[in-house]
Amino acid sequence: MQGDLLLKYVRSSTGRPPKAAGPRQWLAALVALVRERIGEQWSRSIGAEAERRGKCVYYLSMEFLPGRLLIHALRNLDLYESCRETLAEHGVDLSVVAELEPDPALGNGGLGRLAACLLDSMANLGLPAYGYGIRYDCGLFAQEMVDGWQVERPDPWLRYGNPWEIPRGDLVYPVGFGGRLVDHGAAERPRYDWTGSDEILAVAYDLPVPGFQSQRLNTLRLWSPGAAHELDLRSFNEGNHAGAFSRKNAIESLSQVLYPGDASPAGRELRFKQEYFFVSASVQDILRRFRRSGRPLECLPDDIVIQINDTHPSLAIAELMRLLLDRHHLDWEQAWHLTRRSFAYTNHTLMPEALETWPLQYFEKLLPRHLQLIYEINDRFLRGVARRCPNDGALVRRLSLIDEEGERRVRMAHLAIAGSRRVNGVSKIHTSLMQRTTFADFAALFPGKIVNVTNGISFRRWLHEANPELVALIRSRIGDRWLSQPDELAALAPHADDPAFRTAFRAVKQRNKLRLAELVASDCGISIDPNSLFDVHIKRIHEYKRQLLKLLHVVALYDRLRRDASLPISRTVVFSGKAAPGYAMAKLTLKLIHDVALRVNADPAVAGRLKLVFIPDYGVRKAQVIVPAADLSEQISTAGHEASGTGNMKLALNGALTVGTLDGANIEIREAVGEENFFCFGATIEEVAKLRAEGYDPWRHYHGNAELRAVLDLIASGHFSPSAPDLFKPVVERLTSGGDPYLVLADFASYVSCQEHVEANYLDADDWTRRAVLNTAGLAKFSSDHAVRRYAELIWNAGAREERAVPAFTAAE
Ligand code: 26W
Repeated sequence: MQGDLLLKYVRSSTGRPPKAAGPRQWLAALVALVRERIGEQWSRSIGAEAERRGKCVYYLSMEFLPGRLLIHALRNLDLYESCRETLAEHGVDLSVVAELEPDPALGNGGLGRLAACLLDSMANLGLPAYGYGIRYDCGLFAQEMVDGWQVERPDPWLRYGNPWEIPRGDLVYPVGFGGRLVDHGAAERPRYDWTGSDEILAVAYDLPVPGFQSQRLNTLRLWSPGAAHELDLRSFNEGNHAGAFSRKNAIESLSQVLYPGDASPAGRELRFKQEYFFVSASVQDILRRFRRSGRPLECLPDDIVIQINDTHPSLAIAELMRLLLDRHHLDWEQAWHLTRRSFAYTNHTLMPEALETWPLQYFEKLLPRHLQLIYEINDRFLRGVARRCPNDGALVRRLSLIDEEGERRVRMAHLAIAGSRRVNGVSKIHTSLMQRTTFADFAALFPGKIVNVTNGISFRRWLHEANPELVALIRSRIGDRWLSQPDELAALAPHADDPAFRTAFRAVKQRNKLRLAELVASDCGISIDPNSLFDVHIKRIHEYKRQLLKLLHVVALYDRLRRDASLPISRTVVFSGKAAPGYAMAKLTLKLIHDVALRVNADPAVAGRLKLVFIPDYGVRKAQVIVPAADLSEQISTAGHEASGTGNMKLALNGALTVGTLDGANIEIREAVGEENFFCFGATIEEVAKLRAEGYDPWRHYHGNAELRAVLDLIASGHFSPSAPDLFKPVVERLTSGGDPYLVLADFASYVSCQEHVEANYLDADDWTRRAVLNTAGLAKFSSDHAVRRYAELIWNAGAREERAVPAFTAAE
């Protein structure tokens, strides 16, 4: 039946008979089939009736990493098998067709993938929600490795169009930059007009977000700078051809890339403009939909909540104020009351360099009205602070929305906190650090405002789609209610004691390892042994994530094996991840991984015992192959730096054991799976603080640990870079004389000895599998469904129409 329908779509959507259809035509037909199935649901979901059923969540994010949709949707709709068979009957492989779908890499890490998992869960739970972001023409760069150096290539993912998106020519909003302010009001009641700004248009493109077998289908709405007026015709007709196109180019540059290089002022300004561009369009759209409901503006926070994903969209707070004051003519108190009850802010990092601030200059030049509003918000806020804590000028300066030191800048996190009903961290420890350190003043001023919602992941994406064989096995024992009720995955735990189940579990892992071995063979031209321990470090390349610590361990193992070939070591270390284009140390780390791999993989002394591979161009697609195949998950950030981590959850869910520091969500994962099923090492947050306070001395570790010294000397000697012996000196210097803020050497001994336990434990394959099963079962509470329920309860008051009491914060607000 579905098969016939599919054949019909081949004809109608591609104009070819099935026997003449190539993979691209089959893709079009499959998409048409899914769209037909979800179309009605979608229109029902966005219909007015559905809107009235509960609070609507608007999730604003500069990044979304939704992954491919076809297989996900086919599985969600239970169409996978029938479509696979129909294609097979025509000699076509579904997996080949699925490869043609573009993978929207509209993000660079955990923050973007979290946004996608939360949207997935909101749809699954039937919660009305929209994701709002930017329709970047190019996603995050594609990573190519040339002789170990990262080369960034554009990723024009829309080259062949996006078969899922629906352009919404009917949803277009003007977004202005520049111009000046005119006061129209009477003296006691000023009313400002922001005039003369250069207006560009934001056009909506919708993507479906299907829930798992649920009736709800949500929307990811991405904004693209619009086409109207983009060519200055008059200028063109007057012969100024290049000039006429320059405006068009300037407009288009707004959505050209994610994270325009921020080394130059122009790049930074462009990012600032991107942020305003998408939040302005989003807030206008939110207000339009709300107005359509016919409810008075006073009900706004009862009907909507705008969740801002890190500070990047926090200009939305000033934008809502502007619209309420200037367009809807509310007075300040009303507008502020509604605004700060409509927003909530999630913080994803406490690293000072990642806490966004923008120069006042940008506001003066591009958003003068918003600057005025931010001054006013700040003024009222600080007056409230001064009333509560008189004579504490230092406190006022610390809390101010404006950083007065040096070039004056707006602290976006302070704006986000002042303008939100709740603020959340993404793991217990991260939230506690927010309360105790970076945002301690805010926490003291507004007790109860900073809350925790530990991150989660979509089991549909990270198990159901990524690991179908494991799902079939789990199903055979506990059914599949856990796909919609993730807590039920815990029922798997008793099966860890069943030898037959363990054997089957191990067999699935083995087949997944073979699949990864195929990927490594085709991507890297290296053959790896599926019987070795697959040791996986996959994430953005960043010093705090300590790829270097893993690499020092690899070199140590290499050195040990060269000395003693009889050691019972059999390990394949897999790295994957991208370095930010301007991050020299991260790029040099990649080169070092490559050069160490060349040496290790070619050395007959360690053949069959140790392999090192780097899989280029990490993204959702590659992760879906690597994650199910991992035995060991490396989560080795310097304690206090990884806000949560979500890769740690994906890997443990797929039955990898973790070697990790007590950082981010590792701490909660360890609690959930049992301490005995988690390899913990390294300095704790308190110890890190103490080490730093005492003055961290890397040389003490260098001189005190012969193995570490040998490893560093080997790298510094040019052993891995004979043609350029000094190439890696900067790495060694960073770890020693450079004072390394991430304390790699301090944790080396503890890490290496923990890895010895890992090795000894891995020798008992059956017991290892028992513990792997307990990891899978123990991950139940890290489902993003769970996280969404907590957001709904703790932050959004969603699910119910009436506003449950949110404690009124102090007068300072
Ligand atoms: C340019 C500003 C900026 C700074 C940092 C943009 C983006 C970032 C990060 C890449 C943000 C990010 O991805 N953070 C990660 O968020 C995850 C979801 O909460 C957490 O699990 C990770 O610990 C955190 O690093």
